[in-house]
Amino acid sequence: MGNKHSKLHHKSSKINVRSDGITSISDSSRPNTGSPINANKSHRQLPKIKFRVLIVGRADAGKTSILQRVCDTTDSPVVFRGNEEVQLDPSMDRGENSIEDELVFSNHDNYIFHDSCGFEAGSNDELAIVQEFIRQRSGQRQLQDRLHAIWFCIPMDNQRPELDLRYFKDICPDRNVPVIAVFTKYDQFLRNVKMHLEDYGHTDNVSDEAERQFKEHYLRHLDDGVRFVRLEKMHRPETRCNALLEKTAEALNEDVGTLMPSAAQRDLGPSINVA
Ligand SMILES: Nc1nc2c(ncn2[C@@H]2O[C@H](COP(=O)(O)OP(=O)(O)OP(=O)(O)O)[C@@H](O)[C@H]2O)c(=O)[nH]1
Ligand SMILES: [Mg+2]
Repeated sequence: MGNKHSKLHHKSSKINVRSDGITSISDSSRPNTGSPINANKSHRQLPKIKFRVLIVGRADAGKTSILQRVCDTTDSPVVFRGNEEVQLDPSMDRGENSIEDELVFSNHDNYIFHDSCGFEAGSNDELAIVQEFIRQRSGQRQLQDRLHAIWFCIPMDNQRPELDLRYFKDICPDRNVPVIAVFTKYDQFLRNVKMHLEDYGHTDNVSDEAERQFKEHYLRHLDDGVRFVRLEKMHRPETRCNALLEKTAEALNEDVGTLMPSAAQRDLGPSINVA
């Protein structure tokens, strides 16, 4: 685990970004703008488009918690099917959810989320549904209807990362939407490593061992250059996940040619500005 820290000053609070990509905020009472990165503000005012993200991951991977942290809320999202609001709690009624449903948090409606709803590696049918959704959404003529990013969650509280990562490469075969690998529950992983070391009478090198295991069991399943973040304590309302937003912003920069052909300005975080 690296020890280097960089500090981004954001309004009155400090965002501490560790070199390993894990982020913490020193002032948790600040209002969350959801935007750690502000692009060039001197551009003329442009129409804003909601930022559309698909979050993929098996049941219990921590998907809803991430969306809530991004939007700084503990509420459940409002679910829209077409233009109709539907009354169901996505965390309770997974069977009734569709990947097509649009999830919006009322306090922070600059994001539209789609939830893969318990995408399990091993099910080719589920993969096909997600692929088809991505294909269809990435081919939309209007930028606002298109999918802008995919957050692919790999929970770290279990022993089967290779299963969870099995479809990572296949999720977006056309490579036209940026995919970020999101390793979730990193805190639980650290606890497990610590317990394992203690069982063998070692207590001093938890971070070294965690880093070694992370590389060996998780990272090695990803190709070089894949963008990834590790997120911890996302179930806690005071936690932020700016590292994820920053990685997403980087990916959009590079993919701007295919993703946003007419974009003159991007202000990652909640929304995209288009000409
Ligand atoms: N230790 C730890 N627990 C977490 C973290 N994120 C989420 N959890 C817990 O993991 C469980 C599942 O979290 P959710 O956010 O509901 O996961 P989900 O992927 O939306 O689950 P489904 O909707 O069932 O597919 C909850 O008990 C959370 O409190 C984390 O970063 N660390
Ligand atoms: Mg959920």
